[in-house]
Amino acid sequence: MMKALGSICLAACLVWIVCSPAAEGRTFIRGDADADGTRQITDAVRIFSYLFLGGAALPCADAADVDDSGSLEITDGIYLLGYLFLGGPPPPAPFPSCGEDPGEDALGCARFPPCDDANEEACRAAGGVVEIRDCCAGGPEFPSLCAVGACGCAPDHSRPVRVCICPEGLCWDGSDCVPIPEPEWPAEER
Ligand SMILES: [Ca+2]
Ligand SMILES: [Ca+2]
Repeated sequence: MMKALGSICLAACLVWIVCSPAAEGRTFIRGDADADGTRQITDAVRIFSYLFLGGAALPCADAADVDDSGSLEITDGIYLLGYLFLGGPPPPAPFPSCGEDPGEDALGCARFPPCDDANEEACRAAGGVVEIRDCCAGGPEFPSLCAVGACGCAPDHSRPVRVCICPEGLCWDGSDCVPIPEPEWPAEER
């Protein structure tokens, strides 16, 4: 009897552990299978690689379910290629901005950094506004704008990311609006 109860408790715990992250309702952008903030041919390649070549697990299965059918299939990669290159219909919501999955399905979304709203909330709380700017391709969303360079790459090496534009006299340091640092000049000789 006790053993059976133990098994039930263990099963309940496992269900709780497995199910609780999904209950968060993580936001994502459909079609961005590799969760890098852009929709490109690499996203379709990532889907095909995952489905047929034993490629790395998808960071956000919901985002890879391009046709919103509730399952991952070859049609998801084909749908994305059709949209990108053949003038096909755009992916269903959430697209092209971050949002929650409007339908219920068994897929989940473990992580989707481009829609991580912690920075967006911090920016607004500090009095800033969120804008899209072309910044260096290898950099993160909400890069530090206090240092020169994060958004100073050539167009070929840039991608649109969300940035925080702080109130006058302040700059976004990667997590908050702070006073713009004074340029460091060599001390004046007397
Ligand atoms: Ca992508
Ligand atoms: Ca699908």
